[in-house]
Amino acid sequence: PRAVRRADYRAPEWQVPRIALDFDLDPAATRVRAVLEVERSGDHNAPLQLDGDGLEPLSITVDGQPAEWQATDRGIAIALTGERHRVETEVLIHPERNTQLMGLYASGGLLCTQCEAEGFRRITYFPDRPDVLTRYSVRMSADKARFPVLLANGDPVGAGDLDGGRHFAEWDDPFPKPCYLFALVAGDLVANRDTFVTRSGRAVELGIWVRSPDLAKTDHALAALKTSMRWDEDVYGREYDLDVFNIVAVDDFNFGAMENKGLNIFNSRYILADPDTATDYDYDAVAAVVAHEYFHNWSGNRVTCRDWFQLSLKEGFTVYRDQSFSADQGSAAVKRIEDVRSLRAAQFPEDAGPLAHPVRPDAYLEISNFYTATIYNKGAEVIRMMATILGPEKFRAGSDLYFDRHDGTAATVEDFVCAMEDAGGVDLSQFRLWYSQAGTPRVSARLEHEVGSGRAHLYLRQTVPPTPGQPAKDPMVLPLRLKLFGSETASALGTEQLVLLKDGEAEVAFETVTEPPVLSINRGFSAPVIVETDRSAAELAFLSAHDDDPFARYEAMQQLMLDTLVAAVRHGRADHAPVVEAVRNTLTDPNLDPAFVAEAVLLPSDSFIGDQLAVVDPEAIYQAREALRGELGRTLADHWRTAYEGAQDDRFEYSPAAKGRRRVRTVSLGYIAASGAADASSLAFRQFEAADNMSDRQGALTTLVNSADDEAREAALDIFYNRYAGNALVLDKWFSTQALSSRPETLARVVELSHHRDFTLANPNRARSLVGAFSVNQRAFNAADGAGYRFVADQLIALDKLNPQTAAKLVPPLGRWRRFDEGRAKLMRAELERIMRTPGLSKDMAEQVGKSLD
Ligand code: HT7
Ligand code: ZN
Repeated sequence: PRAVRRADYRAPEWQVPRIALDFDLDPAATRVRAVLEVERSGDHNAPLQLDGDGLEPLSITVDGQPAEWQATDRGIAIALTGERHRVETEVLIHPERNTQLMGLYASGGLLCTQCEAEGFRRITYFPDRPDVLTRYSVRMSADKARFPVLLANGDPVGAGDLDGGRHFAEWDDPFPKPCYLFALVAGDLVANRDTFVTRSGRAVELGIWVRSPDLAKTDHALAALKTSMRWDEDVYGREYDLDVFNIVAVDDFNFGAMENKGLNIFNSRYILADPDTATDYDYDAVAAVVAHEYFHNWSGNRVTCRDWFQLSLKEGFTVYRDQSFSADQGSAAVKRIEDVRSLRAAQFPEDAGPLAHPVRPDAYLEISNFYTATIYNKGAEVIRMMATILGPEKFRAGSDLYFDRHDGTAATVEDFVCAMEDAGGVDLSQFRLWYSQAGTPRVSARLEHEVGSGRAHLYLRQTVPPTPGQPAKDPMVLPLRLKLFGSETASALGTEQLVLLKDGEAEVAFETVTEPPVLSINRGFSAPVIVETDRSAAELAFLSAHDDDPFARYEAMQQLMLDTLVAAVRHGRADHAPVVEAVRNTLTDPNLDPAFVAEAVLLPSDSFIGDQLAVVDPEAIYQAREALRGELGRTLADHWRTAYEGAQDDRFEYSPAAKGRRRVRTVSLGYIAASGAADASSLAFRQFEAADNMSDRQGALTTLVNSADDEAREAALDIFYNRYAGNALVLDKWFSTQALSSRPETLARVVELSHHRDFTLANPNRARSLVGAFSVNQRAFNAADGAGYRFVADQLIALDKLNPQTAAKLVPPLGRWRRFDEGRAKLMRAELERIMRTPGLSKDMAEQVGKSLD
């Protein structure tokens, strides 16, 4: 396959101002008629190129006459002589056979579509590129008993009965859109409905459509939708623009959700929530994804992307918007901690590995491989840095300008940056490197204090590591929020500064530093970089107790823990005392929010510890972490008990405070278990049985699944399984909890689970719950004999035959071979090579595996 290059972009030669689509829906064979009004764009003789993938053409006409068309490597080409023509096509497609879940497919008795990025070509012939904006009218007919509900984009304009038990519905979308935003759904669905009145007084009919047994689980999503709609009006001045807004939940979905105009389609995991089946984490994720997809109505739909290289234009900006929304709904500090933790877990390793790419990539083989943490999460950090540099008022002026200038068009990253420059009166020339240079910058910071003069000097140095295809890098603009604290008085020495580090090296001077200073740097994680300082354990412990920025406080604690664990891995032992004392201080500070405490006392993950080491030794990391966990558990035993008991609520309540208490309870239970307390598993079992919510139940189950008490573990797993048999989303938790277990027999258990009657690779959630979860279990996946690698490779080979997109997303853990010892590296490479040799390997997998081997 040939790479698509950003530099090769050419504007479309033909536009399609209008399309009328007519679907004769049937799961086995659906007939799709399309009438395209096409319009020549510019002076050229190029034929009309229509993409098509797997379509069975029945007829193709131009202006009512049979067309002369040629098959091309990506669809058909039709030579046209005039400026405007009417092109009509009729094709047959087979939704039931569609296991890739791209285009029109069947899921649990429904018919639904997924068109981003290039799925529309699997429905009909069309120029499947985001810079072709078209007005859609859609007619669907289907069996009325099986598919009583027929939904599409825009507003409903007609419906009625037909002969033979069939019926039809017509929808019209007044907003021109790229075809990746096309959607339809047909099925036996019910809706949780409400009305939202926009600030200009437009009444919008809202509907969350699910199968009837799930209706009771949709209130949280509906509430989140209304809150998001108001928030986007208040914070960004963006109002909704159609008379209806529908969301449909489906069980088989490659991703989280999809922002189709007026008809969002969701993975049911991000819609359905009730206390018995969803954890607090799930509740938060539902609200965040509902908000994310809703916010796309402006950042993505009203202003879309010119080409897929601009993907972060909509995704980075929209993630930034949903992060800000979630921060406004609860604890902003905890939200920032969670976002940074996931950036470090997913994006930093991506940026340091064979799949590293810039936020605006230069080339791809398969665009669906580029829906990455770099495009989404690093992209959001880039927007956040612009917001930091401009300040809130100018940033808002920049976003207003961007929406005003580009409404109804397909824009570029460059357009966004220009709007920020023009509204903010700033020069972002050098800042643009964030879009073109891959790799996580490293900043080293050294603070020197001259006792006599009362001056202090901060010496900063940045380096940007080489990444595939980019051996040398220029210095970037790094906005670093920093502040000094006096180690004697524990008070701030001056106010916070925003330093823009633009050169390779810089010096920042501080006056009137009257006592030994301690450096608080990259507060709020103002730049997505790795900061290296020479701060001592005592200084980090000091900051963890006294910094007035909660994120910096958390960060100091993490760094202290990380330094201790890295020392333990390197030398076989380390001084645990500073960590124990810092955790004691945090745990007993009555002024801290419990939700913050729960995050701050958690040790860095095995993988994050591994990321700090030149060669990852999974077993040594696991042992070092367990030793520190055990010590914390034993030394602070009484505090964990007090915290555990003090955080008990009588009844479930969904509020930030109650969520914080539940989190403290589960984290404390984990430490009680780590201490080796004799009653740990009975305590966990009691929590497991008495829980009136999934957070408490799953928290207890995780503790039991990691415990050596075979009887309690197996009993809890059986009870959980039987209680939730038939509930796919909860069974996913049953699979993933076992796949993430730290027990030595996890690999054998996972292999056994892959033959379980409830396991199937055909459902992406289920595949991810076992194979995806197992491959991030650093210890089990990296078993020294390579059995973990072999298992994952076998699964990926099988999954690729059904769903290449989902399979390709699971390749990265195998591509981390350079980070391991020679033995493991060889075994991982052997599995990658075996996958590469598989006959009929998809383009998706070939790209991911090929790059991972390079
Ligand atoms: N914009 C949506 C992306 C998406 C997607 C991409 C590839 C394959 C399937 C997909 N489903 C949804 C999701 C979002 O970021 O909002
Ligand atoms: Zn998105």
